Amino acid sequence: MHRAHTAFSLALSPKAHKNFATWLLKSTTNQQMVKATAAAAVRTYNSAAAEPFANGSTASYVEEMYNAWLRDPTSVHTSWDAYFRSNSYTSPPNLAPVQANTLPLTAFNFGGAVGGAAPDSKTIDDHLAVQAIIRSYQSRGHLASDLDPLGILTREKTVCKDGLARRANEDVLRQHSGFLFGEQDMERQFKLPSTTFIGGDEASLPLKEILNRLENVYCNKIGVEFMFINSLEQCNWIRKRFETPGVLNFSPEEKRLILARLTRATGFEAFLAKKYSSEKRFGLEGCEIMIPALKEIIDVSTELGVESVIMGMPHRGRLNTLANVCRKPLNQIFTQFAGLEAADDGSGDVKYHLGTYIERLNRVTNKNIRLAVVANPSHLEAVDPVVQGKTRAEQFYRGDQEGKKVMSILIHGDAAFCGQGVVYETMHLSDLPDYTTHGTIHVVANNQIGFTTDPRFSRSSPYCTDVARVVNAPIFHVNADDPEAVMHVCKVAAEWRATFHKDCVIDLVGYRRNGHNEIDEPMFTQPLMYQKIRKHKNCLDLYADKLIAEGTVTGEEVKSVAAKYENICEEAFALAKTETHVKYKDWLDSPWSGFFEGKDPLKVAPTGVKEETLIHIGNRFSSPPPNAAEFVIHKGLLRVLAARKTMVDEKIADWALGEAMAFGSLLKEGIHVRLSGQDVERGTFSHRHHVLHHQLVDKATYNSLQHMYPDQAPYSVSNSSLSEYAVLGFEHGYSMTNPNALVLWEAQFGDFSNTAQSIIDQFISSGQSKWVRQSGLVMLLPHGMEGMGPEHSSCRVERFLQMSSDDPDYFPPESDEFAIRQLHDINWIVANCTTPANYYHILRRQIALPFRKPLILCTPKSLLRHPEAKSPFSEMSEGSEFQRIIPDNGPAGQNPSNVKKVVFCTGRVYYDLTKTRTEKQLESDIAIVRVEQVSPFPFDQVKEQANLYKNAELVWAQEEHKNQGCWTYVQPRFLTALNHSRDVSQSDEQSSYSNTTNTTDHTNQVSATDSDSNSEPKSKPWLSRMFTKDTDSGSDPASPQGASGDFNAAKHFDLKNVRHDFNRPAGVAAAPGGRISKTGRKISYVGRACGASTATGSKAQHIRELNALLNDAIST
Ligand SMILES: Cc1ncc(C[n+]2csc(CCOP(=O)(O)OP(=O)(O)O)c2C)c(N)n1
Ligand SMILES: [Mg+2]
Repeated sequence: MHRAHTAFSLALSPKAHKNFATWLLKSTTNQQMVKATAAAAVRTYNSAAAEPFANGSTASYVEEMYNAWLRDPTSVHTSWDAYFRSNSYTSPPNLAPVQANTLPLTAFNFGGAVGGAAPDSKTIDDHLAVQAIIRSYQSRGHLASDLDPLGILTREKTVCKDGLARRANEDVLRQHSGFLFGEQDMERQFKLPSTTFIGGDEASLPLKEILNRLENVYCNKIGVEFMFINSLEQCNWIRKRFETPGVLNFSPEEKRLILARLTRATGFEAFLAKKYSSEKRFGLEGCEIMIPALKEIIDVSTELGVESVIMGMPHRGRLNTLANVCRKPLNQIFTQFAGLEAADDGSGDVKYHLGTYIERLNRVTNKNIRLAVVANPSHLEAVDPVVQGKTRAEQFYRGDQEGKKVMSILIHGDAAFCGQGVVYETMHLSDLPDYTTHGTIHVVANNQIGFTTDPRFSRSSPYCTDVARVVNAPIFHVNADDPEAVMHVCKVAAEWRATFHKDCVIDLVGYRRNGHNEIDEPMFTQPLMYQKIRKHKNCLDLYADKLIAEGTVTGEEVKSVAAKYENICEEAFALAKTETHVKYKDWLDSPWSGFFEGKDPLKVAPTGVKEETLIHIGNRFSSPPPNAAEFVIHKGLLRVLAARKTMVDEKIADWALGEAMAFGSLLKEGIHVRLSGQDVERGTFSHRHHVLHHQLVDKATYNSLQHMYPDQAPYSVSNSSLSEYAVLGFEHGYSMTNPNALVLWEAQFGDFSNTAQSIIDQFISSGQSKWVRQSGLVMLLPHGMEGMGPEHSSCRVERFLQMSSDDPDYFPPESDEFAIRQLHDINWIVANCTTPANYYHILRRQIALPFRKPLILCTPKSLLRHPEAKSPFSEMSEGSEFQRIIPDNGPAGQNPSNVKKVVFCTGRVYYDLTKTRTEKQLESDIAIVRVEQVSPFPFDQVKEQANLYKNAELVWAQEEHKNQGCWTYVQPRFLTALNHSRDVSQSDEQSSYSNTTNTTDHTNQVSATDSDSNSEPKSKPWLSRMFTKDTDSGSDPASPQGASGDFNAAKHFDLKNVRHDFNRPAGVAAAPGGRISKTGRKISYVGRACGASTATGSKAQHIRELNALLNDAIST
């Protein structure tokens, strides 16, 4: 059963709209249309729900049977007779005949039966057999259809009893093949059942004609798979689109258009092959029809109201799609082959991965259209959920509640479509209220091979498209060498989406003329297939021959269209040669127009808000619905609300309240907030409770964050499907669309995020550096060793930190803008907050920043209810801000010179450490400093803290194992912070590093200067020093900026000149050894030894180890 959401209007006030939708171009911000996500509430999710009776087509069959039985009980099999006699059958109300041929059987003169008399039993048996045969074709005709252009898999026609050769064999007809009558029956007239449209206006047809028409519809170049769909209405809709006589008739103009498009698709690949013969381009040869196919889908969809199409696709045919579907200027595409330097940011990801965004006039429909191809990594299918999230977001911001204006098209390779699990996960989002994009058209460029692997070794299902059956998506297989069949299928697919707003699949069965790429030799592995391919004419030639033969075009016309396109390519090629740089902004899939303009790139807006705002949000958040008298709330939740109210009265916040303050205040400012993930509405740890459920009325819910202010931005919180890969990808895509939104994904437990690793690696950590694309996505990852065993303890923060791009050996120049410059330069932020206030600030800072960075946030579990993990409102109100480091503010911090030891830590272990310190009465001797923002590393504040406690020993305490948690990330950075800069090579040579391999001790030490007293000054980069005898020294030892002397900090931080992905400028070596200020400070590790698992074996062991850790840390 689908869960309904409270009907809530998210109509935006003009102010709210302006605030969060400014990225949209004016032309597209239709104010009336801007209503939001709750659209899903008005959708019919599954029309099968309205159909209690079996499968629709089966139902019609039974109905026919029932009618026959009513007329003559002996006309049906005895088992049916018994069934109908038992009164078990009631004719379903929705089985009204759907076409004109409704004459009763008795109206026909079938040989023996005269003048309306009841037909004899043979007549009825024969009719039932014909019906069964019709149904067989509809259900299984695709198995015998002629899909393979190479003919390798095509079954030969078999000669039937009547002497005619047909494709439909026993696979299709099964036991009904026995009913295939002899020649004498071929001219007999049969009444057509209501479940077929092959008759057109005819109510009956001769058997021969019935079989011919069925063969033509179901066993020719199109194979339609749809009879598994649970909706009779949808089955009939498809039958009508394919069975109605004449559907495949194209006008001469239409044929010419197909030919022209095919000429361009073919010409483009040929041109690239000619000009860049040794370059990989993953050409489309063998499936060029995909280009006219995509164009047809877009044309029809545009006619039906779509204004924006978002596409996701892999390598194959990508350049062709950009050129001929998106109409990206050809010279921009050609410059990608030239290996030019970038004129702007971006790391030069290969040309078949870059995205694009184009607005143009669709010449066929004369309507404006926006086309985006989302940049994608090499990881096949990983882009699917990202496209869906981006599409959903665009629908949301346009108020396109039913997906009438924005749609997605996903293009797949055959091997990837069936092999990659994310396809299934993405498909399963397709009908979920808060994730649906109201129908995606999937196009499979099925070249019947994946790299070097044949389908029989790459899948266990008959078709590469079988995954789509799980969501009742119809699948249209089509022979890619039949352009008209392909165009018909595309038209039907676009109409299907516009009618039912559900997914469908087009399986373009072609071949791959070359190797996997153009440099590969396919004969190594598929010799027979390629012998066939070598002899096979390409689709353009075949189609041109056909059109010439039928007189639609002349040979000259064909040649002139091809020559014209080649000229266009040549001109663009010449233009591309004049280019000196590539511009990555030309390859942005999600431009944020207006977001960056006029902004000070180093100014963070304040994150504190007025206390009265906090009180207002707190009061709303702790109140039952306005209609509380009728809305029965669970008693436990009444207690939760009461406790919240007490906190608000006392002006303190726990974790859930701190989060609500962040969300509520952003919503007030017009920032849309979307929180998604497994069980996020309540919260895995039952702390959040954003959605209150009426205890007596189904589907009645109340969400106070949606009712904070009359003109607030929309808030959406959505329990997701049990997927990380697809859902995280989806939210990433969602976050790409509009910078003025806080999009958060929460893992059930942090460790589950690793099933979404490719989204993290390929998109979130690296999206900006590869594709100049920013995202402010927040990943909330419950993290903490709490004795729950090896799972559920760690979000593997070490992995996120390992991917952080700040340089461990580089201490950036100190200034008031230190923090913001670091944020600007890094790829993402990793933090572990210990107070609700800091959590609140870091969430708000995501929006306050003048740019966007993903935020990886370790979030607590037991701290959600920890009595000390609370913050006063004063820490969230005006003047307060996010604290990268929280210094010790007890006796130790107040009297630092007496402090013997400073324990640096992050996250929940802080509370264990302070408790132990109190128990041991060491509050004056030991300072505990929390590093709340771990990455980018707060070098400046760490240095400041270390200087504060001049005489103290410094340790890093963590509860995670030594090879996990933050140690490996913070260790070298501490050394850099303590010594201002650190030389990589020098440290690498230190023997003290070997201390860290002692895994049995809880305490190990590393020092930057322990063993360097004999080391010679090193002023050359480490690699050259390995091979030369270094005598070069003499630089200024106080300078942190490297030996070359050419590093200009001001230039480095001139944001226009710096590439965003470098924390230290390229080409600048780490500070040389001779320049380290020898403070002699060191940082020691306190914590568990290295471990293979993320947690300990048993609760008892966990407690033992934790106590050892606390004792080691809290001792002087
Ligand atoms: C997740 C992933 N695994 C492996 C690869 C390596 N790879 C690149 S293309 C390819 C074959 C893809 O076959 P198919 O999906 O049929 O597309 P085609 O190249 O035939 O168009 C493979 C295995 C990849 N890119 N992504
Ligand atoms: Mg393939």
